[in-house]
Amino acid sequence: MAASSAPPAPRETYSAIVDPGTYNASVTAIGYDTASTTGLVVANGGNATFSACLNGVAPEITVAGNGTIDIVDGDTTPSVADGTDFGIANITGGTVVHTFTIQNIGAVNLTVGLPTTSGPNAGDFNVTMAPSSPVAPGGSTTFQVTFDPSASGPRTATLTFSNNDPDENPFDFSIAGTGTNGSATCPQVVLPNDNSTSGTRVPRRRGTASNGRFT
Ligand SMILES: [Ca+2]
Ligand SMILES: [Ca+2]
Repeated sequence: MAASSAPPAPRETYSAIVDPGTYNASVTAIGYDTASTTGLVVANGGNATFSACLNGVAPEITVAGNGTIDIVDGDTTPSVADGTDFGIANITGGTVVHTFTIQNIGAVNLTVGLPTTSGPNAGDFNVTMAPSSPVAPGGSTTFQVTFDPSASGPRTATLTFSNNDPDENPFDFSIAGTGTNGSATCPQVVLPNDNSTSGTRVPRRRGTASNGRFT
């Protein structure tokens, strides 16, 4: 990356109590390159200080569903816990909306593309709120997916979006839901009995039930 496009390199000063002597310092920080490490001094009393100039080199993406439950890039096992399983929705007017959070824990801006769906039932899962881009270091954005099943039974798709994380582009994970086409309760059959005031009366029978038979 050209130096002119990088954010100002943070400079931090560190200190440590050491035995007298000469030491080499090194600094490792996630998302940063150590551009320079300077000023190593073994001072009086063994108090060494040095400073490190860090250059941010990459964004680092994390994606969470159902609040803060992490979703791994490439996940193929939809679950209710992380919101990748949308549960049950009626094919007539039923919808389920889930919100996902994209966070940038890296050192430079994270750019994200519009999420899209593919796979067997892609049309049943629609991105109804897009994420913002770019996402600044330490920042986050959210997007929403609406499950609107067009048929009953299991419905599956893959959600994908491009980004500039060096090792998780495109970010993709499987999503699922279940379409249902009836009321939530079983149909009710009403049989007349000898206390009813309408319908065909049937005689009351007395007997005993044993081994699944009524005699
Ligand atoms: Ca990454
Ligand atoms: Ca991926």
